[in-house]
Amino acid sequence: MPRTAPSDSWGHSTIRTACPLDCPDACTLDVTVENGRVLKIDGGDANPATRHFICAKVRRFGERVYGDDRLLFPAVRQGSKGLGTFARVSWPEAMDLIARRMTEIRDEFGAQAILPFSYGGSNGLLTQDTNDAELFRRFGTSRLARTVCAAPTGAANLALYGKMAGVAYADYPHARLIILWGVNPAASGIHLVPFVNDARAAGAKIVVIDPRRTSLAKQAFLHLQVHPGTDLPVALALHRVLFEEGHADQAFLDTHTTGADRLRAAAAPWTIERAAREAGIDAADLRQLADLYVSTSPALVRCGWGLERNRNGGNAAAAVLALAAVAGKFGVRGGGYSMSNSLAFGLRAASWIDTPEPATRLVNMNHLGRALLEYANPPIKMLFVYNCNPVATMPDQNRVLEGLQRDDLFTVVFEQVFTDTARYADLVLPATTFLEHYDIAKSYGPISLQLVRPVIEPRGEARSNAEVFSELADRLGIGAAEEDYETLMRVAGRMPPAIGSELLEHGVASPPHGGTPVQFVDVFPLTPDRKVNLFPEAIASAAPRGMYGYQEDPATNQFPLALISPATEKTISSTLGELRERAAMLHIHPADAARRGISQSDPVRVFNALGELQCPANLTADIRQGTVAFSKGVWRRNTYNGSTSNALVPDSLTDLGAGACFNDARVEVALLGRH
Ligand SMILES: Nc1nc2c(c(=O)[nH]1)N[C@H]1C(S)=C(S)[C@@H](COP(=O)(O)OP(=O)(O)OC[C@H]3O[C@@H](n4cnc5c(=O)[nH]c(N)nc54)[C@H](O)[C@@H]3O)O[C@H]1N2
Ligand SMILES: Nc1nc2c(c(=O)[nH]1)N[C@H]1C(S)=C(S)[C@@H](COP(=O)(O)OP(=O)(O)OC[C@H]3O[C@@H](n4cnc5c(=O)[nH]c(N)nc54)[C@H](O)[C@@H]3O)O[C@H]1N2
Ligand code: SF4
Ligand SMILES: [Mo]
Repeated sequence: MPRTAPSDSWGHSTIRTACPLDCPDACTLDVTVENGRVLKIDGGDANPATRHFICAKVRRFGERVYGDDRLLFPAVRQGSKGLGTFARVSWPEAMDLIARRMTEIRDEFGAQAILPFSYGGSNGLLTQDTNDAELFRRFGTSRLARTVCAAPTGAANLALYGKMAGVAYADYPHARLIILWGVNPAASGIHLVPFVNDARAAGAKIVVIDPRRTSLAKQAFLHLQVHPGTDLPVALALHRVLFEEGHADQAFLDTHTTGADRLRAAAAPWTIERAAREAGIDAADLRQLADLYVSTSPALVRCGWGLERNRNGGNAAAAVLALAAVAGKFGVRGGGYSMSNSLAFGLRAASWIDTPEPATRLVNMNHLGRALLEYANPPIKMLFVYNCNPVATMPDQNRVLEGLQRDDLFTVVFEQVFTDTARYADLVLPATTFLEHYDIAKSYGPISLQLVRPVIEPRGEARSNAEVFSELADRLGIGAAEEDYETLMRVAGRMPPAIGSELLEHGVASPPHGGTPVQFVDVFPLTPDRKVNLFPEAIASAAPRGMYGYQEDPATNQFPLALISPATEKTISSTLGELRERAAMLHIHPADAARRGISQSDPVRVFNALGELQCPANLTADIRQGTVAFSKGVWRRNTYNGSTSNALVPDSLTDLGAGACFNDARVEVALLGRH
């Protein structure tokens, strides 16, 4: 298989690949290359959900590959941490330095003083949990709990259904009712939108549950503009209607579930009126949703990630996912739920990682600042960041920055571009992008698995994760160096033969059930007893109020506003943030702004006890009063003072799954310059 394709007489060639970025869609891409340079990126159709169109972000990905912020050589820090000045070194020098520091730190403090730090949302099956895992496991470093995203929804989905595959995009037009719950596909998974529109055109009612009046909310039949963090009472009120008003599907509950009685008891206190009061919505609207859900089939709940990012997030997701079981909405095309389809192919990295996971210290990634500043026995002496930009994306930004400035910490940042985190590195290593290496893209919205191929040679001295981690293992005497192509062959060889060989031969594997499974017809819960566990209390052991227990809003008189940070169409998390030209804005309701003497585009300070963010204000009635929004993934240079919303986010953890509480930031806003 050639690394790049032959070209025509104009020097052009079009190469098929796929997008591995952290977006549910995993588009098929057709990349036109001219004399070895990316000219154009378009959508293909091997993943049918792509329908030949892609987002504006990835159309611009060439600007990232060739942009000024691209890292081209390994380099070591010159001057103080964070200053951003570096001197070029060779790859052998860089690798020697890392191997030496790893060995020294292990000898003095133990290998657990080393913390590998990656999330890998924008990585396929080759660029994470392959050679990196072998290296760090064999060396015995601390382990990382990858909880920044999808930990609460994942814990709920796993406990209730064993992550059973959900309703496919293509089946949305079969639904008569679609509830978009804490999800904004117009920004975060655009290929779902045409299917929602098709459903609406065919007469389906669309309901949106979101503190913001998103574009889909504006076109919806009903919009419940809930206060952030109150989805749990709303969902429990729907359960109460189902159970107490005789709409629960008793036959389904008896055959396919356990724990229904305990869920019923948990829902009992949540009348429509009480839940509506807690969520700050009209009781009549919630009643209307209950009536619609009871009376409509096929009915579909698309559960997103917006509802998980708060202290009640895991229980909220569990209560939302449980609705289809209690109401008996499964068994028909277009009925049931959609959550993450990441396990639909049944592929797990455990099949190709040979080294068992050691029982070393497990560090929750949401506690990065705390870990760097407080953890002892041993303290963290080396941080190896890859596939992640924690300065921009983790909670409690000021403490993360303080930790990264420790003189006795050795930080390696292996990156494509000079991110906010790379600026704090002792050593930066240049990484290839998905246009320069092999990977395997697995979607989590549609059900697809595609080969990601290099379409151009790596820029500068950029190298792939597979190569760098295997070479490091080689230097440390605990593994053998490998090209990313060899890693591809090894991983594909460990997949079920039909999947692996099809992937290598055709660049795409056939999805199970044609990619459109019907729940409880084609797919069933993957829980140990094959039943829906409606009251999985074991996962709530750390929840202060147990399974389905609600925690009050953290607002205070001093910090009364809820700050949320939803996905924006401009970036994927912080990826591509380097292309953002203007200051990001705080979105605030005109009434909240007026009360504070704030007008359109005024500079404001957004603050709480943890930090302060300075930026221009955007007045919009599309956000509910009492809530303000600032996009996730903004880089420090796109605010006035170098703090982003994460400077205001506490590092508290969600009720289930120990996830991040990004939307539990409570703040005050004032005109900049006025105290
Ligand atoms: N363009 C783009 N696409 C992306 C991403 C990106 O950064 N940019 N990120 C990717 C990743 S990593 C993920 S996890 C997904 C996330 O995609 P989504 O599931 O869409 O998640 P969010 O954007 O966090 O939030 C979705 C919506 O929930 C609302 N919301 C906030 N708090 C609450 C709440 O308490 N209750 C309810 N009901 N709604 C609430 C927000 O206003 C927002 O409109 O998107 C992926 N796709
Ligand atoms: N305030 C707030 N913050 C949030 C959220 C929120 O809702 N609000 N959402 C959170 C969510 S949902 C998520 S998923 C996280 C994501 O947070 P992160 O995991 O930090 O994701 P990115 O910001 O996309 O950064 C990924 C980095 O990996 C690099 N990278 C990509 N591929 C490779 C590779 O092959 N090799 C190497 N070495 N590097 C590579 C990219 O260049 C990029 O800089 O952010 C979270 N942060
Ligand atoms: S980011 Fe999403 S919409 Fe954009 S090309 Fe990638 S998979 Fe498609
Ligand atoms: Mo995410």
